Formats: sequence, C-alpha cells, structure tokens
Amino acid sequence: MAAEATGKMQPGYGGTGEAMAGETELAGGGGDAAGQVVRSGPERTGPRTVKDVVSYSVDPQRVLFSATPDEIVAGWTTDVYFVKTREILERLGLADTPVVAEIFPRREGVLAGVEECRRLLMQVPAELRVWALAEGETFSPREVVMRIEGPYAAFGIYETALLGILASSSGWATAARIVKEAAGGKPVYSFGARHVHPAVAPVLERAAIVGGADGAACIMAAKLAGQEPVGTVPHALFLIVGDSVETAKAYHAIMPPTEPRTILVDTFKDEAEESLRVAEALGEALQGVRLDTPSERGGVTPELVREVRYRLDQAGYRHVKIFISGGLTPERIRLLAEAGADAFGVGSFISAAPPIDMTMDVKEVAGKPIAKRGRLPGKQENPRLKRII
Ligand code: PCP
Repeated sequence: MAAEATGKMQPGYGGTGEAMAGETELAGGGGDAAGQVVRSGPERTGPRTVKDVVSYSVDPQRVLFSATPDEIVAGWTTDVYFVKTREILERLGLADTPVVAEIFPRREGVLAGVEECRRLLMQVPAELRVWALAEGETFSPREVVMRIEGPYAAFGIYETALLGILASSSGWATAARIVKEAAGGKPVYSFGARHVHPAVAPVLERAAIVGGADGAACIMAAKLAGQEPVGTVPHALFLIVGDSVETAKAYHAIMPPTEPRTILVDTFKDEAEESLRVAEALGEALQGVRLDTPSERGGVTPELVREVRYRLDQAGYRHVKIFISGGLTPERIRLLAEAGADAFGVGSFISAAPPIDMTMDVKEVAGKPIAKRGRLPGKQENPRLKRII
C-alpha cells in the first residue's frame, strides 16, 4: 500500500542483492547539485548485503558529514546488524515473514517525530500497516507509541532511523512542553538551532513547536511547521552600528512592517536606561524590549525585569512587552514570568534535552505471539493508537 500510495520505491529492496562496485558519473560534469560524485550500485540504492557494506565508501570530499534524506532512505545510516539480518532472512526465504513490531519509550514524555517516521515508512515497497500516537501527545513509560505490521525484511533496516527520529524529537518536544508550562501560557520561542548540527536544526525546532513552543528562529523549522520564523537581530548588529537607539531606528526604518519591533537593550548600557531610550525613539511603534544579559553579568534577574517594567510604565510605555532570552530554564522562566516578563526565547534547555530512549520489539511472528524474555508476547493494546499508514 505504501509504495502504491507514494509511487516511490525504496531503491534496492526487491532487487537482486548484487553489489555494483562501480561509480557512474552523470552527464554534465559528473556531479550532482552539491558537486558530489553520484554513484550507481549500493551507494545509491542502499545496502542489501554485508558485501554491499564492505564495498561502500563515503565521498571524502562531501561538504557536510550529515546524511542526506536519500542516504537515510537508502539505509546507509542504519546499524549494520539490520543489513545482516535482512541478508540472512532473504537467503533463508524468510524475508516476507509477517511480523508485528512495537515501539515503546523508557520514560514519559511528549511524542514527536511520527510524521518523519511515517514518511520514511511510506518509502517501503511492501504492504505495511502502521499505528501511532499523534505528535504532541504525552506518553507513559513502556506505552506502545507505534506499531508496525508487515514483512520484517521490508522495514527492519529502518529500526535505527525510526528509533533515533522518535527519541531525539520526543526529547526536544518534551523539553519544549516543560518550558511552555513554566511560562504559564506566555509565548516561548525556540532558539536552539545554534546548539546542534545544522542537519538536524529543522528537526529540533519543529519538534519544539510540536511540544508547545509558539515558534522558532530557524527558518526551515518554522516553514516545516507552517509558520514564519521568529526573531529580530543579534548583538552583532548593535555592535557594528554602535548605538542601541540608532540600531532600533535603522531596524524600524528598514524592516517590513510585518516584522516585530522588539529591540535588544543589553548591549551597551543599563537595560532599564536603554529600554527608555529606545521607547522614546520608537514610541508607539516599539512592541518590545529584549533582555539577554549574559551570565557573566548574572543574567536577567526578576529584580531587573521588575525595574524595567516599572520604569517603562512610569514613562507611559505600558504597551512595551519584555522579552527575555539567554540561559533560560523552567525555574528561571517561572520567576521571570512572575516578575513581569512577557515572552521567552529558549535555546539550550530544549536543544540539550536528553533523547527519550525508544525500543522496537518484535511481538508477533507469522501470526503467533512471541517476544524475547522479559517482554510480553503479542500486541500490547493501546486504544490511543491511530492508523497512520
Ligand atoms: C540569545 C542568547 C542565547 C541564545 C539566544 C539562545 O542569542 O545570547 O545564547 O539561548 P540559550 O542561552 O537558551 O541557549 P542572540 O541574542 O539572539 O544572539 P547573539 O547572542 O549571537 O547576539
């Protein structure tokens, strides 16, 4: 069903299993759009045998070491033991053995990554039936969050990728949910892209939005989530222009009206003083001030927020919101929100969230309940699961 639905086939699955060691250069210069050599054979189609794995080499000139979506779909990021498993099953004539596999987490959290898993499994050229909890739903330890039914050899090599997608995405989504709850309904934006490899930055910040973040600074992540990216300008612009008010005026003059008029006020002088200066300069147009006082200066404190709020109110700038970023944790967000902060930019608390370990177990083989010792044989019913493929 999956293959018919997408018209796509996983290259290599259902083929001969013969490794083709040669490289084929494409016409027109011998490279793809990224300037990399495009190969035929298992490099392109994915590993079906250990021989394929042995003959595979990674282009030493590739620009980034991260796997491309095509390489992930081909199976090159999988653990080698799944390739061996498939090779042996094929030799034994057991590749089409129908199985039920279930994925469960080790601890509670908020689920994300289901949509990527669904899209990956849609590449499988076999009849798969897949159920999962919805992204954004909470799960309990050991609750089944995804069930896959179909011929094991068709999807087994994706175990590594599926678990990795769910584990890291759910870790980030869970952290985002925690900070969002700490903010008590006030907006929280994910600024975590800078802390991870750019290949996964869109995954991270999309997961943060799934978990409850109101938006993200990373352009690709926001677009994936159907949003526009959130953010104004970093300290670099203030340092180059040389004055906060001049920077604020330039931002206001040059940026389209759709962009938020939220100005950093911690670059050169006291935050309360700078807040009043930019408020006087931009007047009604100023929507917010951002306090990002570095940890070297003690970070943003509740006392500082109270003072900035008081001085802005006293000067008639009640409409100006206070946006806080830099080293925020749930505890700090709670205190700062109480002190009058209106919105938060959170990076490291979300990006550094530990993955939530996921495990995939075969629970049924050829219609018979089975499991390794310590696990319960057969499907573990979960009425919250919804069919996704
Ligand atoms: C903010 C701040 C933190 C960034 C956000 C992420 O950067 O300096 O380092 O927050 P985190 O501490 O929770 O990870 P910007 O002011 O946007 O940029 P820059 O510091 O480069 O001026």
